Amino acid sequence: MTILLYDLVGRDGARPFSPHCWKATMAIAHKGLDISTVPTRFLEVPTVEGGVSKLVPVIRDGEKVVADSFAIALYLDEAYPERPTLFCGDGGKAMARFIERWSQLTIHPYVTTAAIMDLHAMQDEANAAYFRQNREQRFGQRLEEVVAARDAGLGAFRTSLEPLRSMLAYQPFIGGQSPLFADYIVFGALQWARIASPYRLLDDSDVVAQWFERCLDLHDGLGRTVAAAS
Ligand SMILES: N[C@@H](CCC(=O)N[C@@H](CS)C(=O)NCC(=O)O)C(=O)O
Repeated sequence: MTILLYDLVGRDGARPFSPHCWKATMAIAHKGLDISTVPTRFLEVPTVEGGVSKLVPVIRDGEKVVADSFAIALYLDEAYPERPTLFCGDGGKAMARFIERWSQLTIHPYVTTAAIMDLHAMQDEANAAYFRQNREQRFGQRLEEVVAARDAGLGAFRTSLEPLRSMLAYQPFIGGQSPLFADYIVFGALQWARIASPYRLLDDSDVVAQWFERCLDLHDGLGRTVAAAS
């Protein structure tokens, strides 16, 4: 079975960088399904599958089109129950939603701050202009002003990961002995940073960095198929 994934890229179509698309990529691989990607730039997102969503990821599985990374994971688990689960049941789905909100509200704002100029630099001219205009309107600041806060915020960001760091003393993955979609949620956020920016978010000695390396190894090193930014 091959799942078509509309995957966000910049100028280089071989460097998908979106955190939410990476969640979907890892979820599809976890289910043992094949992926065929459609490299999609910001300005192309509204045209995907006839305009089904303002955002990617979007997948097509035969006749079925699904938008939103969490909805995609739910769909895959329901459509392919005989394959490895992404959630381990209804309780797992509910708890994964907590992880999603935690990642979105704790990790994403700082990664945005740290990588915003690098994300801008990855785009071609037309998409860079869109990205600057859209994000500056969202933040009410120039991109250069947003990134200026990253050194001052790094310590607080690392501290904010303490719940994950502390949990890793008990188990190798958020999912327990092996990963679940909850792992891919947080992985997606750090993979976004890894691919977009050479800025070092974590020390190698950090157990969070070691968990991230374990996630990069999953599914035959799928996450490593795109090199880190340098
Ligand atoms: N809740 C959505 C969020 C998706 C999202 O924010 N996608 C971004 C890329 S990371 C996007 O498509 N942005 C289009 C734009 O900014 O124009 C999900 O989990 O899939």
